[in-house]
Amino acid sequence: MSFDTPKALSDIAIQRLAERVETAQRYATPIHKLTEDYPDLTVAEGYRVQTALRRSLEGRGQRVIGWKAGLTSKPKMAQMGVSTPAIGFLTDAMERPANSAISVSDLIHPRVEAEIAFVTKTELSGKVTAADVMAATDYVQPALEVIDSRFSGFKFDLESVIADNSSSARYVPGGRMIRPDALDLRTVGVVMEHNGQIAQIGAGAEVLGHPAEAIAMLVGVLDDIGETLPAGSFVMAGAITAAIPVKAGDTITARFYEMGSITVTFTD
Ligand code: OOG
Ligand code: MG
Repeated sequence: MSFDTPKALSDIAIQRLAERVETAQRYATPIHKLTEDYPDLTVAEGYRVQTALRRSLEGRGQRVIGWKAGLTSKPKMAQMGVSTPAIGFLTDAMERPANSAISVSDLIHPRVEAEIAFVTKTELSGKVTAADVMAATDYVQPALEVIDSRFSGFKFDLESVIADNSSSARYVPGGRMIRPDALDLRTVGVVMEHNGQIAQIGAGAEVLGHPAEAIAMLVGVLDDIGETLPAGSFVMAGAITAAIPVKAGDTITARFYEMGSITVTFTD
């Protein structure tokens, strides 16, 4: 990834953009993509905005518990029209328990994704391989992610979505926790049911050939932005299939081959 910044935005401009994104997140009010006002916004500046947002949420008492990779599968890249993966951070405030009801009244246009999550037991830093990721993993487990792009009409580009913390909104760990080498993550199939109807199917290999590749990519981006992945992190590898739009009254169940299932319902 090239992080060239010929005429980088000032810290104040970055801070203002982070406030714009945070306000859109807090009040569930859509904004237009940041590149409309800042057409030269770079990927590096997108991550500076994301970092400013992270610091602000931490200042409000939220704790970063892990990270997520996004736009790591072909179905997701095709759905969003972006072909480069991105990362985002996850805080304790975004977590919801499996089998719970999730309110949509504080979200703009929520969509649900089925993902494989890794929980690490040793720190990962610098440029790493998928094998390094597997060696540093305590266990893997299914997760649902509820994404909520803050950009109206889902009109975004890579720089803007990075600034918006890669649309992170809610995540739901669930299913069975298993040792990373207990099964071949490439062939873990997932079936997503929307109100009892099969809506999406896929397998772990959709995610960059192997979900651990997505975590290796994520650690590399963390290195680019001056961060490492601490032991004990919860890290999602990215949606296996296209995301499913949901509204109040909907139920989503994701069934993972040999890893259990997760159900969530949506309410006003
Ligand atoms: C960006 C976030 C994508 C994933 O798993 O691919 C993502 C978006 O689609 O709004 O979380
Ligand atoms: Mg996701």
